[in-house]
Amino acid sequence: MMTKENIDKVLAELGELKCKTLKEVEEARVRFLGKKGEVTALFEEFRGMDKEFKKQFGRALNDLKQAAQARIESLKADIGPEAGEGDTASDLSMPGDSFDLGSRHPVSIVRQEIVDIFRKFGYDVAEGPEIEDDYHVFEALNFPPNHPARDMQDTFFISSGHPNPLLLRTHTSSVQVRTMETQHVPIRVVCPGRVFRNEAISARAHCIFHQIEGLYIDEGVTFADLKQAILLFAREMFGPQTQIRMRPSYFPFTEPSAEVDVSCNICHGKGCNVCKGTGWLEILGCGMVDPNVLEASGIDSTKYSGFAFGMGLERIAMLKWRVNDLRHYFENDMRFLEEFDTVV
Ligand code: 2NL
Repeated sequence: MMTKENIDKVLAELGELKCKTLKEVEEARVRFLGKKGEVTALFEEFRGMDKEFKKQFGRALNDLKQAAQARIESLKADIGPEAGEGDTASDLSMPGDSFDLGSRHPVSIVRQEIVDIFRKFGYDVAEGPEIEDDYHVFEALNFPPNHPARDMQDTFFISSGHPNPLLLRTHTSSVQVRTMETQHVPIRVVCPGRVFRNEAISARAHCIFHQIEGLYIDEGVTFADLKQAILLFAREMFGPQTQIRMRPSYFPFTEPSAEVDVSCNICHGKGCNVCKGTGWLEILGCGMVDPNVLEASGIDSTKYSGFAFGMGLERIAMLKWRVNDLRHYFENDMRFLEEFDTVV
């Protein structure tokens, strides 16, 4: 029954409580504050009382509830975590909770390695827009008007029907064009980035992939400079024993142009299934910048010359880790991603 005496009695009982274990504290909590606890019962009774009585007991009852909660908390604190039976949090010899570390994507690892090598050679790094215009991707790079790359079959166009349509860049050369437009010679720059081609997805092709291109323009730059730059790069990237060879090739933006192979560092030239028995692996394309390309960006081709090169990052990563299917790079399968460098 709700009397002042009864409330005081419960308060006194709370004061006398003694608990040795957390289990006992919990039992005490249930006894006073549980659904059928003594304090709870007084509240139930209070709900059915007249206004007059409510005024009389309201505050005392609230004080009692607060006192009970405080008492239970303080009993818990007195016992501390040590006394809790089977309480694993209190076992200081237990190992901590483990958590998974992230890892870098193989394409990111390769990009960083290549960028670091060229930074060491004195190159800057430049980035540019993925949504480009026809001028910076084709026109300024000496693509003839009917070149097949300008076809819808190969390029994702965003707008059409006017002379300089928007499109997704098909190579990062557009970033180098923008560099030539805005910076003064000498220019030494590498441009890593994502590129887009309208291709059916297979083990060897994807509609989105990554490239890094390089450009070096100064007075008196020759093909010998190009060869030396590529040789030094290949030895930094694939080891000091690496040999290179150049095969003649064709790109609209360079003349002469070459494709570069490095000696296979798996079989050391003997022939294996990675190099398909040839002893050589193709890694990049390069050449002397076509004078038309220099002139289009306002660089005097009678005074300056330069070389440029480009390579596919997925391809380099495939050679490095012997990945046999390009699609692995884009599917985000954790079993694949966890094979690479852990970020610490
Ligand atoms: C390849 C070949 C190449 C270039 C890219 C370039 C850029 C400018 C001027 C001249 Cl602005 N050339 N880039 C040159 C030769 C080859 O890429 O196989 N890429 C994956």
